[in-house]
Amino acid sequence: MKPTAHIDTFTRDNLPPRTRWPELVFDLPELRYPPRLNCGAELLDRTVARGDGDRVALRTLEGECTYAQLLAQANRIANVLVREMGLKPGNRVLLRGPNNPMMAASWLAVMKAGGVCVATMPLLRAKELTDIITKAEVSHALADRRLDAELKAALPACPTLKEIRYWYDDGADSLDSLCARQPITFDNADTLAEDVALIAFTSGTTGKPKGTMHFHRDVIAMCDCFPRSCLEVSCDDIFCGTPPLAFTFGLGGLLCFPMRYGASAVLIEKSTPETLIEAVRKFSATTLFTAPTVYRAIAGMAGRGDLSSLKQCVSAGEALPDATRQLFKQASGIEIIDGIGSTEMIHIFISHTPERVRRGATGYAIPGYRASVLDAEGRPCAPGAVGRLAVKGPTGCRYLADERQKEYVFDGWNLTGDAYAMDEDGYFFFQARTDDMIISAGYNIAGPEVEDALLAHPAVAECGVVGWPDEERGSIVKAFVVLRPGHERSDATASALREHVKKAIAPYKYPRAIEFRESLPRTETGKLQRFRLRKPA
Ligand code: 3UK
Repeated sequence: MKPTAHIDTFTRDNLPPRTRWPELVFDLPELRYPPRLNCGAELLDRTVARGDGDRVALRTLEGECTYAQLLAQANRIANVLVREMGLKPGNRVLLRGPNNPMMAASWLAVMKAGGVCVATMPLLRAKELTDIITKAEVSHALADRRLDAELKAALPACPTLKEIRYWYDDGADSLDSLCARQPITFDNADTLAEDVALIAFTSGTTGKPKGTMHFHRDVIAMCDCFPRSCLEVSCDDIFCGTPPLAFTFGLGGLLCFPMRYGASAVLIEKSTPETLIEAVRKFSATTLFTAPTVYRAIAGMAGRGDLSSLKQCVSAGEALPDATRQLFKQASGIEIIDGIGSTEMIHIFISHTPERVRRGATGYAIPGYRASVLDAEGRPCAPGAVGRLAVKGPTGCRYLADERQKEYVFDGWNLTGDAYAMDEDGYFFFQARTDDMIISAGYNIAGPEVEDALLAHPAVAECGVVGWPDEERGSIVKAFVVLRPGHERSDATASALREHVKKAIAPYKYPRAIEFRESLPRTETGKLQRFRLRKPA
């Protein structure tokens, strides 16, 4: 067999040694892939070849494009990469843009050309871009002109990055102008299923960013696992949502999943709860992907009929509080599908169908994945006992040159860093990030459980709970609370909240300290940054 299609072997050379990889399992027939696979060709060329070229692939407020048009555009961009920018298979290509058709077409073009995609969150600053470009030795970039400032500011510190083109730009050397002169056909790189397709940097709420490497096969496997077993997808479905395409939650939910099933995706550049509701209504979206806080916000804002086109809604990124599940169900009639995924695993591995929801649980290991809860010695915990979540399946963690591989992969399992308990039926109950467990006067308290209790109180819009240093108890439980309009920041409100928590859960977990805030610190992917609420050392 021909070896790797990569001429530039940087990613291969920087994979962790095989002995440090997690065990990979392919025990479903649909997960047996041929040795050569190009995920761009699989998602795009094949869809057109089987006769879906005239179906709509992408929808935006400005217009829509069919699969055939998207294929033509991706091919033009791939030609620009190879012929004008000198891309060699295996080179890393930085992508930088909001969720829009050029971002999507560029991602597909990089896959087809055998490049390795390094997509970056729109809000990243020059310093963060520099770290990523340096770590991944990025040589090429395609970016939205409107996001050029931070990229340009990063350039002096990034000697490897030599070729940059901008889209949505009218210059003679812009990606748009170069594309116009290229043919609409392209000879796809003949990649191995195990050639690296993308390096996703973890959104991480703390620490130095880690690059996770995923193969062409992993991209297809994510499409053949979660959506197949937890959603009902037909080619008439219209996917919509907020996560950036640079976040693997968004890459799957808003690009790869709809494409795998010949469905369409609505891409919105600026996603606020308002624009999301507007998009769902305007495009009659059927399938929604977003974070728990956004479900909470739209449940409170949506007018009658606004959400009536929706059939299925997926929440991921952080734990879905039961109060939010109930609020959204009242507003839309829909039982949210919760799912835990990670950048290391590329997408969701524990989830559930709407019919098999269990209150307070994230779900069960979806077909294709196995999950377990391990104790400190690495043995499976008894049902109900809290331990470390461990998973394995067709995808798994392979950090780009990073010592932390040893921490994420243990004995063939991927350890996500989450404390979980499993019940007798194999449902998994989230407790906290292992580093978010609060130890107060000898008790272990999971911050998110206290947050859930607070969120069920009508005065609470949002909250975050952390441990706060205390001489007597080591730590106390402290809650940061954003109030709903019409509620007063007062001692009376604080004590009402404390009493409410004492009644809802074991009284020793109540927040001894409560601080009111206008807003809470979140990442671009919607995760609460608890470390920014903790007392600075
Ligand atoms: C937390 C959850 C409880 C958990 C992601 C879906 O979030 C994603 O990837 P990240 O690398 O973060 C992973 C960590 O986030 N988490 C995510 N979902 C849930 N905790 N319930 C959930 N439903 O701590 C996990 O270890 O940013 C999610 C698909 C792709 C992704 N990359």
